[in-house]
Amino acid sequence: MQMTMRWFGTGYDSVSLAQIRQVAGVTGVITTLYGTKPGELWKTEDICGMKEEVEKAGLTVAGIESVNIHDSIKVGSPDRDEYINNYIKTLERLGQSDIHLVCYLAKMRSDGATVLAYDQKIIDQINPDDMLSSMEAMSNGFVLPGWEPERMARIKELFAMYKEVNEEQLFKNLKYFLACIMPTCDKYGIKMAIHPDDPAWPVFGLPRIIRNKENLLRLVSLVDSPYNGVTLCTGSLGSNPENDIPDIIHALKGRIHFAHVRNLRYNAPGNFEEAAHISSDGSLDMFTIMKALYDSGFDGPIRPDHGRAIWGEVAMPGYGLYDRALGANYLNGLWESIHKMSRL
Ligand SMILES: [Mn+2]
Repeated sequence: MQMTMRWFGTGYDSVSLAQIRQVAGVTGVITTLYGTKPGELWKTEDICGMKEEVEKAGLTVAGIESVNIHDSIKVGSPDRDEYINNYIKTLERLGQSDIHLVCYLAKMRSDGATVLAYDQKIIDQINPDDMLSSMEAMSNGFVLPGWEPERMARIKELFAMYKEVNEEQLFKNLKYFLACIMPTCDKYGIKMAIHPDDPAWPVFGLPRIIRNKENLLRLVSLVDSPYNGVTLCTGSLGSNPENDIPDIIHALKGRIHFAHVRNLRYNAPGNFEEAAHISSDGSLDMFTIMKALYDSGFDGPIRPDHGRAIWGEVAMPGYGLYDRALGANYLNGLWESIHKMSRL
C-alpha cells in the first residue's frame, strides 16, 4: 500500500507539492494533466514535465486520476475509434514515462468529486440548464473536475447524446473500449481502475452502471485481464447503504488497483453528507474497510478522499490540505495496527 494525496497541478491546486511532502507517511500524488480535454492526446513533454516536477518535490506520481474518456466512447458514436486511438497513444506515453495506474469514469459526468453533501430531493428540483450557475456558486472560484465551464456550456448537447443510452449499451460500449486498450495495458503494465459512480444511483435520468457489487463484478469480467480493474471508492459506493463495502472488497480481490477511502454520514435514504475520515464521525466502519483491503492483499495507492473545510482554509471544495492530511494519518495508523496485529 502506498499512501498518496490527490494533487491537481501547479496553477490549479491551492495545495503545493511541498506541503504534501510534509505530511508524514504520504509518498506520492495522484494527479493529471488538468488542462487537457477528454479525447485529447497527451503530449509526452507535458507528461514528463509533470513527472519531473513531482519527483523534484520528493514525491512519486503514483497514478493518473483521470485520463477522461470522451463522451463519444461512452455513448458509442461512430467517431469513437478516433478517440480510442488517442487514448491508446496516451496510455503508451504514460507507460513509457513509467506511470502504471490510470483511474477513469464510465458515466456522463467526468467526476463526482463535488458531491460533498447530497440530497436527492434537492437534486430532483434542479433544472440541468441551471447547473452551470449553481456549480459556479459552490466552487470557491476554482474549476471543479467534471464541471469545467466549456463542458457545462454543452450540457444540453450532452444530455441529448446520452438520451438513448441505456445500461446495457453503456456496458457494451465499455467492453468495446476495454477490449481495444487492453493489449496496450498488458504491454506497458498499466492498471486501469474504473471509478464507481457518485452517488450510486441514476441521476437526471442518466444510467449509472458502476454502482454495486453485481455491476463491478460484471465490469471486471467484460475483459478478463488483471489490468482491467477498479478504484475502490468508499464514498461513492457507500452512498448506497445497501452496498457492503468489505464484502465488495473481498469479491474484487486482485482487481482493486487504487482506493479512495473516506467516511460519510447517512441522514435519510438518498441524503448523506461527508464526514471526517474517522469511523466515529460517520456511518462507515473504516477499520473493517481497511482490514478488508489488507486481508485481500491490496498493494496499490490509496488516498484519503474529500476533506472538510477546517481551520479557515480556502481551497477547492473537498480538496483542502488540513482535513485530508488528518485522514492520511488516520488511515496510515489503521493500516499499521492491522499489519502489526496480524503478525502477533
Ligand atoms: Mn472517489
